[in-house]
Amino acid sequence: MTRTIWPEAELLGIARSFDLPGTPRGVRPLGSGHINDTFRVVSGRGPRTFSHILQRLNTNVFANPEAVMANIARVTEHVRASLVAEGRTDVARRCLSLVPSRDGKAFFRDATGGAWRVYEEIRGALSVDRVENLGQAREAARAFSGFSRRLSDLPVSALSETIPAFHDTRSRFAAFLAALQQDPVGRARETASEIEAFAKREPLAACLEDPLARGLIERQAAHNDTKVNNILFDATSGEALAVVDLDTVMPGLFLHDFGDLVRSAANSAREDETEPSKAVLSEPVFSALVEGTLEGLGRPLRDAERGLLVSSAMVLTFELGLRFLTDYLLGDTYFRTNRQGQNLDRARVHLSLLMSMEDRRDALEAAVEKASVDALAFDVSGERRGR
Ligand code: ADP
Ligand code: GN1
Ligand code: MG
Repeated sequence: MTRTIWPEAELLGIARSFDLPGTPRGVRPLGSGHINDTFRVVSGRGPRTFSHILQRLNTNVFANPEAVMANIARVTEHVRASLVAEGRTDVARRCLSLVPSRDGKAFFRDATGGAWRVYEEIRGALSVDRVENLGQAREAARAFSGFSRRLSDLPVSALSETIPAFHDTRSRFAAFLAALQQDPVGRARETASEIEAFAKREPLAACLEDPLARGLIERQAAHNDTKVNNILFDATSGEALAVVDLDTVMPGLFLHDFGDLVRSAANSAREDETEPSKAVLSEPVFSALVEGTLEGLGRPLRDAERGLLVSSAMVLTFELGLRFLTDYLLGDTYFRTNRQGQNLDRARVHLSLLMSMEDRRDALEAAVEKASVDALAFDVSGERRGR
């Protein structure tokens, strides 16, 4: 999928359909997401200016925008209530707030059926595509697991599964095999070595699904897209403020969120690096992610979860690599690309990252063990967790 260029006048017209405090005056693209279109809208009333985030949902991916928006409304209300109960004074900076359309709806349908929504902008905040230091990695992990903690008392039945089987690695593998068999754009031959490398790792697809089926781990409200650029950091202090990009919030596993964060934040290379061997797992970042996760979660890991932390990083890396390769085989119809071969590069990067996790497995397991022991000692000493 290539990026759609939206004329500013059209975007301003759409922004005017929302209940903004001023008249929309300017719109600029924002972010580097692969699915939706995101913009910053500046509006004004007299000398005052206001900024909002305008987004167009990709309805090929999110077929039921009503359900997506209902999930987001439910989750943001829940997180907000949890922040208020904690006595936070800066709740508006720590949780997304939807701005309704002028007719009181959570989103606006344009004449062509496109679904748009608006959030209040969280000011003085920034996101990063790649972590810049260990403190940032720890903060990001603490924010995502804190999000999970705040949602832990929301029944999974309160949320709709807006993309069925989203992190069901076995069905992702089946989709890969189907794409391979169809080979609609004739790319299977040139990717034979990648195909073989992914195919031989098929057992990874059962690593989380089997314990789930056996009741060892449970589904809960999960974010499901824990890329590091889905965290807003305070631009001055560097503290992680808010979790954004809530479209995929739905039933899932805590381990999906942890594994996806590792594949995103602990990758030493860009997600679409053209030299895939640069993509290796950073052990220090991995340790910082485990530590931050334990801090934010506010409870000790269950034995089954702890035993699967490293596996979850491998599964999510495998799964996303497989999804990129599948999309490449199908002719780049799902993830946004801005150059030829980008999805293949992304698949190769994830393969290289996965191989480096395989090489480092013992060290990663040891890092999990160490962080768990340290966190326990921290608890016993009476310090508060889950801030
Ligand atoms: P996508 O990644 O699907 O394009 P996101 O919801 O992640 O969409 O938004 C893209 C980027 O816009 C984020 O990484 C963040 O930098 C910024 N952003 C999103 N929501 C807000 C907000 N409410 N306030 C400030 N910045 C935001
Ligand atoms: C997509 O939209 P964005 O860029 O936040 C994708 C995620 C992938 C991610 C990889 C709905 O997320 O699953 O992990 O790209 N989102 C969807 O960068 O498929
Ligand atoms: Mg995003």
